[in-house]
Amino acid sequence: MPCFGRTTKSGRYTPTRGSIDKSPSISVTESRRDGIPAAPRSVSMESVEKHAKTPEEIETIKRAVKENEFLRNILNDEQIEQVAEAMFTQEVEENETIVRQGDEGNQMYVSQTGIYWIVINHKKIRSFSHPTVFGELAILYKAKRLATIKAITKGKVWVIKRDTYQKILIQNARTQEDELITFLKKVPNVNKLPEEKLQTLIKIFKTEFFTPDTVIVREGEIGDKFYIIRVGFASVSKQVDGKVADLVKGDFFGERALFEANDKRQATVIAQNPGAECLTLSRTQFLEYFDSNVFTIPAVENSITFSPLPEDGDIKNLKLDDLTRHATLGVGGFGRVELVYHKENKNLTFALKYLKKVDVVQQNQIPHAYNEKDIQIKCNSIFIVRLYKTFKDQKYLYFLMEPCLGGDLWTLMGKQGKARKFTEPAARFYTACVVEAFAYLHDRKCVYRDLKPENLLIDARGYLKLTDFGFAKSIGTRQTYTFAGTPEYVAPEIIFNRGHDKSADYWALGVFIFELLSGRTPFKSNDPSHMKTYQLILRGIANVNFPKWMSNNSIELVRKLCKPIPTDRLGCLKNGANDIRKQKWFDGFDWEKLRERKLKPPVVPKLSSNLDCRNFETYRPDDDIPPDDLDVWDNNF
Ligand code: ISQ
Repeated sequence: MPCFGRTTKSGRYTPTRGSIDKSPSISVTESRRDGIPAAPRSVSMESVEKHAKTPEEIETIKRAVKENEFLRNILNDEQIEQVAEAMFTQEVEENETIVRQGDEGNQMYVSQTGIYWIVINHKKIRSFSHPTVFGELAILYKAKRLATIKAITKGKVWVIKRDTYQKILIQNARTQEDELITFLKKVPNVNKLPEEKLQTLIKIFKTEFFTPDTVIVREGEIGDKFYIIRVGFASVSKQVDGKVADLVKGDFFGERALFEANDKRQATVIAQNPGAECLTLSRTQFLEYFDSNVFTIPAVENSITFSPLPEDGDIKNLKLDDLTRHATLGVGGFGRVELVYHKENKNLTFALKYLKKVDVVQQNQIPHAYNEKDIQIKCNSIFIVRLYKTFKDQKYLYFLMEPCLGGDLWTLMGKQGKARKFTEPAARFYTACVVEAFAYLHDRKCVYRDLKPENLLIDARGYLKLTDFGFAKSIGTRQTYTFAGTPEYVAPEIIFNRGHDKSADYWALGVFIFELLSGRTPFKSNDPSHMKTYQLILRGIANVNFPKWMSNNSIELVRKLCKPIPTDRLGCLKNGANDIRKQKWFDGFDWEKLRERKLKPPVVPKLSSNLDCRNFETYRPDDDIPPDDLDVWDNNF
């Protein structure tokens, strides 16, 4: 039955604007944005191999990395040192092409000796001989090289593979997390908190350095902060007893400040030579994430779970052969989405998405296909496209979904005139639908990771629903590390490779609100490598000019969502999504009515029947039949 088309550059289903016959009713000036189909990976804790170098060679690499605008923003000195140690050498011959424009790269280079050409579209752009980093985008994810680098003379380059780079960063982050958890497990009462709470706690510590002889806390004074020594030394003394203890790495003091307000310090703590680097947490910060009774009330694990799988009789027994294709709703990376109906009941319609198995395998997307199925099928929220059932055969994976015939939000933006922006009430309504979808997912410990108007569908009533769960992930209490998302929407911690969680979704929500109200995203650049976009993201929302028509309340909300430190973001504190619902921008907005679907949506799509596809572009039939994939990887699909 399927009738398939070309495979686009994207590795997943995202409607793209490739081989489509444009419907005259839809004017589109912008292109839909692809997500980055990074390969999911498990991190081995084996240590990273170091390659011998002279001190001068290490210095050359470090200098080149620090001169690179992108890398110097994402790596600290320790990480640069580790990257330098892990690089291995490669001799290059005169005229040798080291990276070729258009190829997919998985290595970054630093030139040590030799002269090189940068060639773009067969044109020599410039040469360099000074030790220089090139191919750095490849350390984030598999991306097409945007230039060719060719050796003019014999030379030597240093190389690091993406896997090695990511292993260094992930291992660093994990080691730090584990160290902090070990510290916390020594603190009375704190050590009784469940793992989930400890994981939150370690994310909210700040680092403070105290020079030798600084009084960190003074006996008798009211204290508000808890301290753990990370590096260095401190001494403890009491007025009556004199010095009573020396504190070293892992020791802690002032923990009572977390348990009780206005706690009087029992002793004086003074930093000793060469100083003390402490992890600190104030009671005020602590109470933003935890209730004051967290230590006294027995921990109740978040008991919200997914509902049982759909058991609707009609659907349970439904087979692929029962379905008849009506029209294509979207075309993407591995396949397409078709509107289908039951051959015996034309009123029973579905959106059926097909993924080509060979492409899923070739692009290392098997875990993503499973995530998509396993998460979306469990979701039962009116703000998430319902996935009823999946099928497979020798060529395709199939996802049988509820149809949303109002088109997607990206297309609707295109219908708002040249500015592509919504009024405040419309933007508020659409944002509220996303807040509800996120709250549902986050309560169930899932992150979505690819918010953008392209992934939001409008149902027949005009309400929004989240779709495309290819990047969604169930993350439990720990963070996840794979690069995931669409460049303009990714949070800084994803670029840093420091691990991310639901806070990355709330960053994206800030970007989304900005886009709905202004017609463009805040960190957009036209650089095809997205490097410039990443740099703008790292520079932060503080450097973004908001359009003059955006209200103060909407700007305030975007700023609170796009905070550089993930745990500071609205939505990530103890009240979760409620903090967003209570923002001034939502004053007077009736959330209850939204959930009951009693609120009037900004636009009710025109539809004459449940087979009306006017809100979708027209797609050419596709006759490219992929080969069979008889492997067993989809046994559990
Ligand atoms: C319409 N309805 C449900 C899901 C869809 C996914 C992609 C494109 C259109 C859709």
